[in-house]
Amino acid sequence: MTDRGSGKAGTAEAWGRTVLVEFEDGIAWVSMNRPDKKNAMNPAMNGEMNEVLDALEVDDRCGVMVLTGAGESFSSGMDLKEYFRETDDQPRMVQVRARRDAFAWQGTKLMNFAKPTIAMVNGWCFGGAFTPMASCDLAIAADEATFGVSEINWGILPGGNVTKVLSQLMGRRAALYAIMTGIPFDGRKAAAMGLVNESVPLGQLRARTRELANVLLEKNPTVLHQAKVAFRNVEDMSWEVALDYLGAKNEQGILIDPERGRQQGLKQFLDDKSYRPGLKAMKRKGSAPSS
Ligand code: ACO
Ligand code: V55
Repeated sequence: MTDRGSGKAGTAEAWGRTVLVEFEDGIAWVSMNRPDKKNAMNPAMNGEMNEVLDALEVDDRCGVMVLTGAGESFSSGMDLKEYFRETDDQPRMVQVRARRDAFAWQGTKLMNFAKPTIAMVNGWCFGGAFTPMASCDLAIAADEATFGVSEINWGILPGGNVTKVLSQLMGRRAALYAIMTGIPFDGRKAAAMGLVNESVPLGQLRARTRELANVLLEKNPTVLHQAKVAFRNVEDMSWEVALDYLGAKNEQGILIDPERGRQQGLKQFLDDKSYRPGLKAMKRKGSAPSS
């Protein structure tokens, strides 16, 4: 593993062989980095991504994590050679380990990442790549990006929880159409279907993603974390339980928030009249001035 101490803005640091990390003004740009293989996710990348996410979660240079791909691809999905064919002949436990490493970062770790995450879909996004894309909180695609649930085209149903994430993110007609036909579609269509928040021309993708990340960087990170945990958990709760849980979660926030944001927010609006919360974020100590 190479040295990654400096974190100089704009310098992409190699993290092992298959991942790049670039720190820039509170944003950690994390790139899947096997461009000559269209960033297919092989066991090496899955292992390194697990390390990267663990490290960034406790790294102050990372306020928002952006997941993207080096070169012309986001990711062409699971590596059909190294992840599927070459593990077919391995002992069962080798395969179990490979599957677990893959879903750990693509699903569990990303979904529970303690900081905001944005998938920046810059190009090809196929099959297994839908899992990390969907596991990010937000997603922006290039108009020109190509998505496809291509499993059916080579003879498997979408596993690795691709089917599950599609059932949550898309309407049933659109999801079954994508799953059963494997027909690719572009970023504009992905946005229209709600698979990503928006799509923009490729030339504006990074700037627009930075803009969105900056909106998140203005917010209180403790509360952002609470908000995403709460969103995930209420999905499986009854109305009554959710109401009580969210109340308890809010009270927890009053206790654990080192910024005491709630009190500050109320004071800045009600007493100081220095901002209107309907229109922008409150001023935080040490935060970038909001426009
Ligand atoms: N797994 C392994 N290798 C891959 C993958 C992949 N998913 N995708 C691309 N590659 C490799 C190719 O084998 C090729 O390797 P080589 O240069 O050593 O021969 C290299 O990447 C470049 O790929 P090409 O096919 O030559 O690139 P092209 O621009 O013509 O096409 C495309 C790009 C459309 C992405 C094509 O590579 C493709 O269809 N890839 C597979 C997409 C897919 O269905 N992924 C699996 C989804 S299912 C799942 O993830 C569980
Ligand atoms: C996929 C399938 C998998 C897997 C990871 O379809 C991703 C995508 C069949 O197993 O382990």
